[in-house]
Amino acid sequence: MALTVISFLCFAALLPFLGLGGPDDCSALLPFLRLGGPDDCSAGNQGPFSMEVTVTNKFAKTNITYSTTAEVGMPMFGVLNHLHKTNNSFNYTYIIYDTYGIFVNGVNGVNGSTENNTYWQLLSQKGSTIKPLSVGISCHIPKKDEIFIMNFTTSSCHI
Ligand code: B12
Ligand SMILES: *[C@@H]1O[C@H](CO)[C@@H](O)[C@H](O)[C@H]1NC(C)=O
Ligand SMILES: *[C@@H]1O[C@H](CO)[C@@H](O)[C@H](O)[C@H]1NC(C)=O
Ligand SMILES: *[C@@H]1O[C@H](CO)[C@@H](O)[C@H](O)[C@H]1NC(C)=O
Ligand SMILES: *[C@@H]1O[C@H](CO)[C@@H](O)[C@H](O)[C@H]1NC(C)=O
Ligand SMILES: *[C@@H]1O[C@H](CO)[C@@H](O)[C@H](O)[C@H]1NC(C)=O
Ligand SMILES: *[C@@H]1O[C@H](CO)[C@@H](O)[C@H](O)[C@H]1NC(C)=O
Repeated sequence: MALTVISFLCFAALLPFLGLGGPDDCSALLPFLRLGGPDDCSAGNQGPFSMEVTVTNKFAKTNITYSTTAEVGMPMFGVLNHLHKTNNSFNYTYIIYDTYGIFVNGVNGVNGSTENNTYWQLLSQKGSTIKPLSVGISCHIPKKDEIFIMNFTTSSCHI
């Protein structure tokens, strides 16, 4: 049931692209079109692996790393819910957009706000490389040895 909802959200997140033409839009879709591959939302349960979730807030001078487990193919949404269930010192709130899926609104009691121009930026670290996610938590599927970073920051314009 929960999985159906997540798959739907990932699909819904793609809808805005489907009506648009041009090579740029097609390349934006490519990572999602390899259905059955490791990046899409329909990959099944293939076993657990451990990973880390780091919550950083430079303004509050907090930097907490949580250890958790993820299932192969499970979106970050599921991983964060599992983390909260197993360690309630981690909590978060979210808003569902019918366009791009699930948006992280607040983490550990700190909300982003348009008023203050702040939000929780999501990043993925592999080795020493840190990259911002190009999709939200309903579509990002973490891999083994990945560190998922939630960084409270001031909004910057992004396309
Ligand atoms: C402005 C903007 C933001 C602002 C939104 C708040 C604000 N101050 O307005 C901020 C900076 C917070 C933001 C954050 C992120 N964003 Co943004 N954002 C946009 C942008 C440029 C415009 C959205 C907009 O205003 N639309 C007009 C209004 C009227 O429509 P709306 O539906 O109400 O818009 C809301 C949603 O789009 C929502 N929103 C914005 N970004 C995201 C991302 C996700 C995953 C979700 C679920 C919702 C969401 O906030 C908007 C304002 O309330 C779009 C690109 C575009 N041109 O659409 C990217 C875009 C939607 N964002 C994107 C991404 C990836 C993110 C981040 C995941 C980046 C990151 N690595 O952290 C984060 C979200 C992290 C989280 N906490 O969950 C992608 C989504 C791609 C996808 N397929 O999922 C887009 C399409 C940019 C891109 N081309 O890569 N974003
Ligand atoms: C947070 O702590 C981790 C591990 O202790 C460290 O690698 C990282 O650089 C720190 N991040 C920030 C923003 O201080
Ligand atoms: C929850 O996470 C914190 C930070 O990593 C850790 O210190 C604590 O032991 C964890 N609690 C449980 C119940 O796992
Ligand atoms: C979430 O965590 C923050 C910080 O630990 C705490 O102040 C807040 O009460 C928690 N919220 C919920 C709903 O548990
Ligand atoms: C953060 O946002 C949630 C809803 O997403 C709300 O319930 C909560 O009261 C807000 N917390 C603060 C400190 O503004
Ligand atoms: C904006 O920032 C101030 C100061 O940190 C905080 O007290 C306030 O709650 C924030 N506003 C929102 C809407 O979160
Ligand atoms: C996190 O946000 C702070 C404040 O904007 C910024 O200085 C820092 O570089 C960010 N960290 C990462 C890993 O992007």
